[in-house]
Amino acid sequence: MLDKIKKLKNKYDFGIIKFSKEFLKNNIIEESKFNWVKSVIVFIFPYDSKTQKYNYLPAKLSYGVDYHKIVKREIELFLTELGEIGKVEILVDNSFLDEKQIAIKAGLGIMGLNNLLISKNGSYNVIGEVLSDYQFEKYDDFDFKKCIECNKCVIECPTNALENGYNRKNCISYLNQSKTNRFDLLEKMSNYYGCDICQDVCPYNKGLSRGLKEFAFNLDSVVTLDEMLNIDENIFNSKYSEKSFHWIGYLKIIRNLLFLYQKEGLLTKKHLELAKKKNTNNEDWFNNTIDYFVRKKEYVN
Ligand code: B12
Repeated sequence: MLDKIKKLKNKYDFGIIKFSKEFLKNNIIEESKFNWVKSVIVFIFPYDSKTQKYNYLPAKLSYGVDYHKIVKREIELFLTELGEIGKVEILVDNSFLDEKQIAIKAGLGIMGLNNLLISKNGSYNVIGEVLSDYQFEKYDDFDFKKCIECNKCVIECPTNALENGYNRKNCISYLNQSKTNRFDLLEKMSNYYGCDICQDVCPYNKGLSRGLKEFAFNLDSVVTLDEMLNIDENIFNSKYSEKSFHWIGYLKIIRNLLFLYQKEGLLTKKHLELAKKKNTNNEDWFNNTIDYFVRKKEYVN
């Protein structure tokens, strides 16, 4: 087994750690979900960090095919090469474990002030893991280490979300995925899904733009307000089901694009009228957004 693991290290970025309850994201998780787990194999997969020149883009982790699907597939391939290790469960993102913490323990990187795992290839990585009841002969056990704390991410965050540690309530990535009325903060977004500012300014990411080919930029990621207002929710759901931004839903993408158009001075009264009609369940948060633009006369003609 040790030889096989050594060989696989040339192909995959991973580490193997002994399971501990310390890694649970919160304590309200059912025991049966983890009481069989002895080991965790933690992986990181890089995505492209090159900024594209288009206007209406999601965060870079959504430039290509949905990472949940690709990471799962890569881990399955790894397991085929590794051989039998008993009961396994693959998790990506919607995991009950704190994935940055387990990645650090597995020796895959350090913790950035931007609240992200920084690996030897920077922070543009996604994390995935395999839980297993197999007991390995040897485990990784790396100490928690922090970045150089140059403060660039703290200074450049337009909503001061990193000022006193990470504050998700101020983080644009959190806000543009939520039904929020913090319009003053939403006005500062530059992607219709997520945000990359605290990674773009990070010195650990300079000059790197390596990534799995499936994560490479694809023109499907350019989503305009005019397109969204011309299609309906069913078409949105079928067209974008392979994209990781899809889960936030049709209305939030429209809301975010309204802000991006407003920022460019391209938001019109017609956009607002059409957007209002898309709110078929008459949701308050969306009506409030439209009212905000109208009240502030944040539109042209
Ligand atoms: C919910 C979630 C979000 C939410 C809320 C984020 C939050 N942190 O509260 C939102 C939507 C805002 C979000 C945004 C983003 N996310 Co997110 N998110 C998650 C998710 C599902 C859970 C995070 C969580 O609640 N963790 C638990 C809390 C307690 O931890 P935390 O606040 O995040 O971080 C603390 C701990 O990690 C701790 N810690 C770390 N190591 C250690 C070690 C020791 C010893 C100790 C004691 C503590 C400790 O210190 C941190 C600061 O307090 C994880 C996947 C997962 N299952 O972990 C992905 C994840 C963290 N997200 C990820 C990504 C890529 C992003 C974005 C970059 C996406 C984007 N471009 O917009 C942004 C980055 C925002 C930022 N600067 O943090 C990646 C991070 C990859 C990486 N390189 O680090 C993850 C791991 C998903 C994945 N599978 O790849 N995310």
